[in-house]
Amino acid sequence: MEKEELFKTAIDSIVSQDMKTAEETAKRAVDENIDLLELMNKGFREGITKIGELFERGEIFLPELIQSAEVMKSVNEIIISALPDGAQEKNGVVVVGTVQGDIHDIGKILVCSLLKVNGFDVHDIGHDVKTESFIDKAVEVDADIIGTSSLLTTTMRYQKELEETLQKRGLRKKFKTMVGGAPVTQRWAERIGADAYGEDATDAVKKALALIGR
Ligand code: B1M
Repeated sequence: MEKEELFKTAIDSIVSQDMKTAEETAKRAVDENIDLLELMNKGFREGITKIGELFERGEIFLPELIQSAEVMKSVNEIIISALPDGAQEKNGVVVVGTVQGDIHDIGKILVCSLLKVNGFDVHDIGHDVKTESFIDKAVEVDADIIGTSSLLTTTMRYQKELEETLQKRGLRKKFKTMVGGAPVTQRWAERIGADAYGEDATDAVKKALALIGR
């Protein structure tokens, strides 16, 4: 199967909540040594974005959104388990979570996995995480970077709250911060004073390496 055809099959499998085809497509890409992150970005992620748009327009409802998310989680696991082992060189400590009020975690899990593969010691503290918990964990593990994911426009403000709370606690210079998530932009990162913005998992690794001077 041509790569473009595989991407289209991946998109359609998420849109039609077809678990069997989605899993077969992911496994096939693993067997055929296809770039798995390209398949995620140009295939499965496109599909879930389409589903999000259909949901926004009221053309599908929450049960279908949840079902597509289940398919997405399953292919995420297949892709993550096929990623190579972590780099020998250790590249710093990162605390990552999805901000308070937000339970979206598929992209965050992918970001954490790719950071691990690239030699980072990653502490994934889950979703719906309070600002203070990010900071407490970062202090506890002596992190280099605190990474926050936000998928809702209503929860992006907690990324700003992190910057403000770090300032208040006199810890802003101790940690680098990185923000990400579908509604987040470089402009938002600059506006709130975050040190970096990660557009996708590959970009998050690139930015994290730059933050620790690699
Ligand atoms: Co929700 N949801 N959802 N949802 N959901 C969105 C975000 C939405 C845009 C859909 C839409 O209407 N178009 C919309 C938000 C609108 C807004 O904010 N203005 C929305 C809504 C409204 C909701 C609910 C409120 C629906 C309801 O209950 N009525 C509810 C909110 C619950 C809550 O959080 N409190 C809700 C619930 C859900 C599900 C549970 C059904 C499910 C999530 C399941 C889960 O994550 N475990 C879900 C899903 C699947 C989506 C969409 C369709 C897809 C998200 C996703 O998994 N993308 C989403 C639409 C969209 O994003 N376009 C939508 C795939 C993933 C690989 O990409 O997460 O973007 P992404 O991650 C990328 C990059 O963003 C980046 O790298 C990742 C990998 O490439 N990245 C980082 C992410 N974090 C990073 C951190 C970094 C760096 C990069 O550094 C630290």
